[in-house]
Amino acid sequence: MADRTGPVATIAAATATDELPPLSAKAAAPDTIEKTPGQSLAGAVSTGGDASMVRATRSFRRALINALLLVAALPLAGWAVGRTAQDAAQPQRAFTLTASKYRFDPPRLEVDQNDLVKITLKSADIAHSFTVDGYRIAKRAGPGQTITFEFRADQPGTFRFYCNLKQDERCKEMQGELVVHPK
Ligand SMILES: [Cu+2]
Repeated sequence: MADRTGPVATIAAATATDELPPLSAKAAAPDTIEKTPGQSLAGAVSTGGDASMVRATRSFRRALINALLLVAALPLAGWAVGRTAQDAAQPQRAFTLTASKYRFDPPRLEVDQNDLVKITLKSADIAHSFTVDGYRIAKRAGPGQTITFEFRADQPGTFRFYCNLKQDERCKEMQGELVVHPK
C-alpha cells in the first residue's frame, strides 16, 4: 500500500507543481496585455482564443439589433393603430364642389395630410371632371350629374385640379388648388 500511495502522491505533487508555472503565467498575462498596446494587444486577444469573447460580442450585437428594431417598431405600431382608427372613422373632410362653365366653386380645397377627403362633385351644366395628376385622380360627372368619391390625402403639397374633358375648348380654363398641409 505504502508502495503505491508513495509514487501516486509524488506524481500528484509533481503534476501540481508542473501546473503552477503556466497558471502563474496566465495570471500575469492581464498585466502584460495592459502594458503592451496596439498589435500585441490584438494578438493577445485573438491567441487568447476567446470563443466566449466572440460569443459575447455576437450576443451584444444581437441585443443591440433587437433594441434598434424595437425602437423602429414602436412608432410604426403607433402609426398602424392611428391609421386603423382613422380608417374606421367617418370621412374627416367633406367638400361639395360645383363645376360649371367654366369654373370650380370653391376653387381652393385645404386639408391636412392623411385626411380622408370626400368630394361631392356636381356638374351644373355640361360634363366636367375633377382631375389631380399628383393623386392620379380623374373623376367625371356627366351633364347635370352629381358624383361622390374619396381619397386619402397622403402627399403634402399644393396640387392643381382641373377639368380634363375635351368636349368644350374652355374647360381648360377650369382649375383650382388642392392644398395638403404636411403633418
Ligand atoms: Cu369641364
